[in-house]
Amino acid sequence: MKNTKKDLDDAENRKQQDLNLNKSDGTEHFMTTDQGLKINDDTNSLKAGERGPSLLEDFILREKITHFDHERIPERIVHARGSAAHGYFQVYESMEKYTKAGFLQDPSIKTPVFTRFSTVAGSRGSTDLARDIRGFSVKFYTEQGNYDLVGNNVPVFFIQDAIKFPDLIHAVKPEPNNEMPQAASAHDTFWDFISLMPETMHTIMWVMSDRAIPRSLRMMEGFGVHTFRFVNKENESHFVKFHWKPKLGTHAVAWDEAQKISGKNSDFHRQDLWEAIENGQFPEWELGVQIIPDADEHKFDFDLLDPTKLVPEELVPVTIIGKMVLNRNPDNFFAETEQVAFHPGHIVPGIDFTNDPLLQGRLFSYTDTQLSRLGSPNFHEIPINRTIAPMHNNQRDGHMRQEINVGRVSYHPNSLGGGCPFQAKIEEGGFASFNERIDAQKVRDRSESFSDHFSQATLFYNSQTQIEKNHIINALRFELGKLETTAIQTRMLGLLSQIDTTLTDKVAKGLGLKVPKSPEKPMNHGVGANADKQKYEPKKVPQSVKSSDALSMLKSKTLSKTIASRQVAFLCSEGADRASINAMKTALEKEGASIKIIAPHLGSIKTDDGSEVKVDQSFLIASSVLFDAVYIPGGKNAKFMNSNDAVIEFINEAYKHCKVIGADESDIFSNTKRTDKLDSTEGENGIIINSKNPDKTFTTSFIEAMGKHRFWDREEEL
Ligand code: HDD
Repeated sequence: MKNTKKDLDDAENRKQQDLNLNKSDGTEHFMTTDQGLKINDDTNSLKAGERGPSLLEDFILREKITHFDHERIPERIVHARGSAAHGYFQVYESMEKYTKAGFLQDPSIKTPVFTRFSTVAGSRGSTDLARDIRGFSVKFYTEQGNYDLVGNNVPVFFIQDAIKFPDLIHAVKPEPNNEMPQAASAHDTFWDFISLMPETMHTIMWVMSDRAIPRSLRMMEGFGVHTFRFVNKENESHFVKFHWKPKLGTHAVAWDEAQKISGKNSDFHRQDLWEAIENGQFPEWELGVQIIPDADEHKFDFDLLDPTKLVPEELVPVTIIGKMVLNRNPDNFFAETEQVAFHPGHIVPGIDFTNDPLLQGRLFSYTDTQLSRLGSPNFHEIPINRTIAPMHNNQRDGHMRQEINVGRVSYHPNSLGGGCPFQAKIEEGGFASFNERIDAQKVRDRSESFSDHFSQATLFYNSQTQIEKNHIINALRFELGKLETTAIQTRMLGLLSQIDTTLTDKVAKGLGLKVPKSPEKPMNHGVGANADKQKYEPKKVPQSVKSSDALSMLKSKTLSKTIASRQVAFLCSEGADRASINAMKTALEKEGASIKIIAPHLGSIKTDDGSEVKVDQSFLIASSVLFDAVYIPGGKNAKFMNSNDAVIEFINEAYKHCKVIGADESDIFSNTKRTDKLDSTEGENGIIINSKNPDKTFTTSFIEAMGKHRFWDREEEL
C-alpha cells in the first residue's frame, strides 16, 4: 500500500507511532458491543411486543445508554476552551553551553510536540473571541521524558503569589448567583478584585490591549512568564525567560469585530487553526530565550522572581534557538485535546524552577486538578499524556490502571527484583534539582522588591503607538462602563492615574466620572491582617528602559507583512468581470491567501464572458468580520452591487474594521458610508481602486495593502 503523507509523518514522529497503538477505526468492520459481540440491530430496543415496554434484559440498550450517560468529564477549572495540534520542535544549534536538556542539543532531531491554545475564563463551549489572555501550552515528548512549557500569550501575570489564584479566578468567572456573564471580564466581581490589587495593573494593561483579541491562534506570541533556570553539564545555572515568536506575525482584530465574530462563528480560531493545518499551511513559531547569568540576579529595576514583571528586550535581547511547526490535527478532540494534562512541573534535566511564588504554587495545582478532572492518578497512561521515554517505577494500581506490572516487587530498595528499577546517576540522566543555597526564616511574607506595581504598566503603555493607546482606552471604557458599582470604577481610575494621567482622563471621560484627587490609601488591600501596611504600599522604582518597541504589536518586528493564509472575500453577482476575478485570484493564491466567492445564492453565477464561477458562500452566510480583506470585481454587476443591502453592509463593516477594500470601479461605493475617504488613488487608506491605478499594479497594490493588515488610521481620534 502506498504511504500517505500522514503515514510518513508518523514514521518519523515517535509520539505518533505511540498514539497509533491506541487508534481504532471501524471502517470495514462489524459493529460490536464493548465485549466484542457482533450487533444485529442497533435501531430497535428489545421489547415485549412491538408496542410493549422495553425489557431490562436488553444488555445492548443498557450498555449503549450507560456509556452515553457517562461521556462527560469536568471541564478544566480554567482554560476550559481550547484547540490543539501535533507537530515538532527542532533546535537550531546546540544549547549545551547553557543547558543539558536533551531536546536542545542536536539540530538534526525533531522532538514531537502537542500544543494547546486556550482562553482562560470561558467554559468549554464559549466563544473563541473573548477579550482574554490566551493559554499557550506545549508538551515536548522528549527522550528524557515529557517537558511541558505551560505559558500564555502575555508575558506577565495578574498576581504575584499562587495563594491568590482562586480569588482571581472566582472574581473573573461568571458571577456565582446568576452564572453571568460568560467568557467576559466586564463585570463587577472581576474589577472589584482588580481595583483592590494594584499588582494586577501591568497585566491589566496587556489584557486591555489588542493582544487579548488575536486575529488567529497562529498569529500570537507565547511566553513562559516565569523566570526558569537552564542548568548545564557543569551544573552551572542561568536564568531563562521563554518566548514564542509567530512566523505569521502578531495580529489582532478590532473589538467591535471580535464581538460580531463571536455571533457569526464562535469557533473562529479553532476553525482557522484546523483549516490551516489541513491545507498544509503549517503554523510555525520560533523559540526565543532571554538568558541571564546567575550573578546578574539583582541587577534589574525589578525582581526576576516577580511574575508581574518582564525583562525588557533592551536589557536582555531574545536569542532565537529553534522552531516549532504544527503539522497535524488531532484525530479525536476528546482523547487528545480534552484529555491532555499539562503541568509546569513536568521538566527534564537541564531545566529547573526558580522561587517565583506563583510558579511554586502552580507546581502543586496541576497534578491535583487532573485527579478530579481526569479521575485517577493514572492519567499519565492516557495515550496523549504517555511519555515516549521508558517509564518504570513502583507506583501501582488505582482507577483504570492500564499497565500490567509483572513480578512481585513494587518497592525500593529490594533484593528480590535485583534492585530494579534502578535509580539513575546524574551522568546516566538522573534528575537532580539545582542545588541553590537557601538560608532563611520561615515567613508568610513578600519581598519588598515585589512592590513596584506601576512602573512596568507605564512602560507598556508608553511603548504603544497612539492607535494602540486608543484601543486600551476604549477597552477600559467598555469593561468599566459595564460595571454597576460606581465605587469600583472610581477606584480603578485611582489606580490608572498611577500609570498615565492622559489615559486616566480619557477613560474617566468615557465613564462620565471624575478622577479621584488622591487614590484611596492604603491602595493594597491584598495583604495579611497583621501585615505592616506601609511596607506593602506600592512603590515606584526609576526604570532604565522608558519605552520598548517589542511591547507594541504595531512597532515590533513580529508584525509580519506576509498575507499567507489570509482570507479574502470576492463579492460577486451575475455579470462580474471574469478576467479580473481570475487575475486577482491568481495573484492572491500565489501569495498563499485564500479566496471565497460570495454571491446572492449558492451554486454558480454567470460572469461577463458567459462562463460560470462556483459560489463558495451566499451573502446570507458570509460576513465581512470573517475575512481579512474584500474585493469587488467590475463588469456588468454594478447595478446589483450598488444597491444590494448585504453588499453595502459588507463594505461598510470592512471599512469600519480598517480592512483592505479593493474594487475595479469606484462607483461601487456610491451607497456606502465614508466615500470621502475614497479620494486616495495610492491606496494609503487601504482602499484600492483598479480604475485609478495602472492595471499592472492593481493586484500588487492590493497585496501590499493586505500586508499592512489593518488601516487603523481610519478610526476616529479619541
Ligand atoms: Fe494555570 C491550566 C497557564 C497560573 C492552575 N494554566 C492552565 C493552562 C495554561 C495555564 C495555559 C491550560 C493548560 C491546558 O491547555 O490544558 N497558569 C498559566 C500561566 C500562569 C498560570 C501562564 C501564570 C504564570 N495556574 C496558575 C496558578 C494556578 C494555576 C497560579 C494555581 C495556583 N492552571 C491551573 C490549573 C489548570 C491550569 C487549575 C486548569 C486545568 C489544568 O490546570 O490542567 O491547575
